[in-house]
Amino acid sequence: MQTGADTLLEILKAAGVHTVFGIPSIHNLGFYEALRKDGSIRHILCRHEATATHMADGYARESGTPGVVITSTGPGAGYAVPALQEAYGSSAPVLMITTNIAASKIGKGLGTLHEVKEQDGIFKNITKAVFIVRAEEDIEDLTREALNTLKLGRPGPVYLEVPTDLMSREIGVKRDLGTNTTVPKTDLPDLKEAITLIKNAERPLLVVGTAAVRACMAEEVVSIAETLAAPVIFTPSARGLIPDKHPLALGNSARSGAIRETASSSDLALAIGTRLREVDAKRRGLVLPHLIHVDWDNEWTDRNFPSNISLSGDMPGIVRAMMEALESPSDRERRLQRVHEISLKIQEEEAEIRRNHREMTYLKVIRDILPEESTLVVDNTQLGYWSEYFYPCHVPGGWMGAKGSAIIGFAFAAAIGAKIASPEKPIIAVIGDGGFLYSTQELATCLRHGIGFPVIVVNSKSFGIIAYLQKKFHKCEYESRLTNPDFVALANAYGIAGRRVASPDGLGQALDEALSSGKMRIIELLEDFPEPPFGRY
Ligand SMILES: Cc1ncc(C[n+]2csc(CCOP(=O)(O)OP(=O)(O)O)c2C)c(N)n1
Repeated sequence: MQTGADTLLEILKAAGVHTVFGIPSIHNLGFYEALRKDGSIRHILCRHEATATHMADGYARESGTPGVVITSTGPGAGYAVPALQEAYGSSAPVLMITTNIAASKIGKGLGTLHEVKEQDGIFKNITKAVFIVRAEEDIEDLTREALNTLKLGRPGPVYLEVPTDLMSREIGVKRDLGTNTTVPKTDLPDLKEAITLIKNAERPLLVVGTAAVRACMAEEVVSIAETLAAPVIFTPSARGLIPDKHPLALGNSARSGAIRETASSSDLALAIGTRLREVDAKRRGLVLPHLIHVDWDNEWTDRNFPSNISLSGDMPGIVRAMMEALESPSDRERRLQRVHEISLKIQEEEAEIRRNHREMTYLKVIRDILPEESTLVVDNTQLGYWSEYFYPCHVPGGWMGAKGSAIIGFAFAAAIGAKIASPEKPIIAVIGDGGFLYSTQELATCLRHGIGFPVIVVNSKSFGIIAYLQKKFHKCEYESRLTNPDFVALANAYGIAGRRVASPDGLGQALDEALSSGKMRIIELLEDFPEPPFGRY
């Protein structure tokens, strides 16, 4: 017998899905039975729906393919909410498959097990789209549509809800199990004018964001930057799209000093695949005098930065069309010299910061030990904030952070997902003592599935950034000091080795041992990094 869940699974497989993260429950038993019968999909049994969703998110960002999470109805679905918000904010293609009570009982308020009123309503504002199955014959089309929606234009999470009874009900199979890909509508009446503006600009600047990384636009961005001899700045998650060591790559657009001066003294900013959100750009003081904004859609046009021209649609296609019309400027050498001088200034600034901040020494230890082809996954923790600014990243996605929502508790779980996506790639997670205790239960998942990478738990015995903010705004701390377990003993309790270090050298040795062992390691770093780099640097 072919059930609704069998059909759902076949469509996932046809779309190339071979890993699913989740937790079984009475309502999704049909899906788990389909998984068991099929046997070809790897199921990662997780210990919380939020961390399962972060894992699917880390997997999606690392692999560039959909990360799939399966939850149950009501509470099981609800636990995924903050993690989906993060995936939404970070444009990560996460497919959340969830159940509901039996189709015939939905909306009746009978007090059915796990029932929640208008369950999909919880997810409408934190996903690209919700797909609601109410009849078994719709499973096939809606699953296919959900998969298409994940990656169409700006990627993002999608919610697919199948009532419990329809998962197990017999269903006929249609023949075509493929997925279609449609390219978003492109509307370019202003392309010519944009090209003229670019040609006339003397100090153009490229500002690149997350959507350009998700669309794998390294080639287009390098090519347009090199043609124009224009410097490039990046929002945090776009760092590495072109290597930080590239002579035209200046660094994080949120930084002050030479980067901010370059932005405000440019005479044209070409923003590619960035929403120019308040949190990444405006709040950090970024000024962009004239703006051409290229994105998948015009949802973020003129929100924080008025644009002179907005071009939306097939983003890579738009940049390629621009490229065809552009040529190297006559003052190319002058431009390259200017960027070179800015880079020297940035290096001097960093050398000065390095003298005063040991956070920089720790970042150097991590950078020196990781090859370029690697992923550093950071939480919203002080050392993580420093890495946003100062960790050199040379590959797209080589720095992964929860910048979509600034959630804590992301990094360990997302790194598990990333490691599953790229088992051969060195991956390190950095998380605070606060954030880690949102996710420690997933040590059991690592043990069960043989997943191994180093996790640096920075034990400052505090919600450090909160303590810093309290002191800054209220002159004293309150409820920001933490009572912690012994993290090494905690790791040991899961059968995982732990080590306590308190210096850059100690961290280097522990990372070296951990990476060469290939095993899971908890490295407790006893440090208290007192302040973030925001605002100052
Ligand atoms: C889910 C969630 N809850 C609360 C916060 C508020 N918050 C932001 S940072 C932070 C402290 C994090 O502490 P820790 O992980 O120890 O890192 P540290 O700041 O000490 O470096 C908190 C509570 C948040 N961002 N996300």
